[in-house]
This record gives sequence, structure tokens and C-alpha cells, in this order.
Amino acid sequence: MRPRSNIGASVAAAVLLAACGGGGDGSGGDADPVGDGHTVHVQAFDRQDYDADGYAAVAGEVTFELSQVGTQEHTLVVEGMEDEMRLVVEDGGTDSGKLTLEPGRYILYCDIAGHRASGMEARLTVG
Ligand SMILES: [Cu+2]
Repeated sequence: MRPRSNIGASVAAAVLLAACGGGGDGSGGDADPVGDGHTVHVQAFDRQDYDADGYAAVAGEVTFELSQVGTQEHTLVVEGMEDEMRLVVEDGGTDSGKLTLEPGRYILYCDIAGHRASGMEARLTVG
């Protein structure tokens, strides 16, 4: 019995696997894009970390969704594109925005003082 309709759970599992495998030296090249590839979901934790070390998307218009797990204010920006999108969450909220990205590797981070150094930095691979 293999429920083929359970695609959502499979994608979630793939995301978790990708997140767990993020400690290497850029060896995640075969990771499937998160979700449908057009939306990058990021969770921000009070321990000053995101839910994954690496995310993936497909080139083109990418929607970023930042959600807060906890109470600390956090942001999400793409290095070099800080002026184009800056998501901010506080009080358990969410924020979203869009960027048009070409294939390549990007860095996501939280621009609140000290947070990036504490670990709020992640890779984004756009293929
Ligand atoms: Cu932060």
C-alpha cells in the first residue's frame, strides 16, 4: 500500500533530510528544491538560528516566507540584495516577500546585530 497522494509528506521529509545534511562542504547539489521550488519557507528560532542550513529554489520569481518560532525579532535578507527585500518577524508573526533570482548560490541571513554571527545564516541554492 503506497499512498501516492501523500506528496506533501514526502516533500517535508526531503526538506528535513536536506536540512540535516547541510553541514558538509557544499555537497548538497542533488537536493530537491524545497516545496514547489518557487517558495522558500524559513523558520527563525529564539536560539538565533534558522530551521535549516541550506535551502533550494528554482530560478525566477522566488517567494520567501519567514515565520517566527519564539519571541525574538528576526529578519531575513539575501546577501547583496538587502535593499530589495527585508522580511521582519516579531511576536510570533510571519512575513513574506519576493525576489527574482538567477541560478547560483546565495546567502540568507538575519541582519539584527549579532544574529548572523550566532548562526542566523544559511545557503540558498537556485538552480
Ligand atoms: Cu535574528
